[in-house]
Amino acid sequence: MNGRWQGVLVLLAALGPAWAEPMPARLDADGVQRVEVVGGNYFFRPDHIVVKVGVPVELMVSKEPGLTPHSLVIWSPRMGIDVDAMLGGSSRVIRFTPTVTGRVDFYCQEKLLFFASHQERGMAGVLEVVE
Ligand SMILES: [Cu+2]
Repeated sequence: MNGRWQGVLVLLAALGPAWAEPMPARLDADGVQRVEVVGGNYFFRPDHIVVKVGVPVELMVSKEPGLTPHSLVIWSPRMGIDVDAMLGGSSRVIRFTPTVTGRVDFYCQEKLLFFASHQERGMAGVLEVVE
């Protein structure tokens, strides 16, 4: 990949969350808000998740079939969120309870040698915590 295309991809990755359709979490009868998240080459679906503050969240995360490893990182000590998980073929549950409103980027931290990181290739999104 030449430098110019790499630049375009970085730009697209930066713009990506702006295009995203916000996906509100489903509030289940047990008081937990749940969202299914799928990661693949090189995206998260959904890539804009909306949850309510102070309510437990369960993300059911999985990976599209394929050999490329993917992960999910959401890190905001301020919001009480510290997620760093590898994605597998079957769904796994990630739990946290956001303590304050705001926005935090999430991303895949995988990277192969000298290639652009998955995050730079668009594997990123936004978690929005609302009242
Ligand atoms: Cu990835």
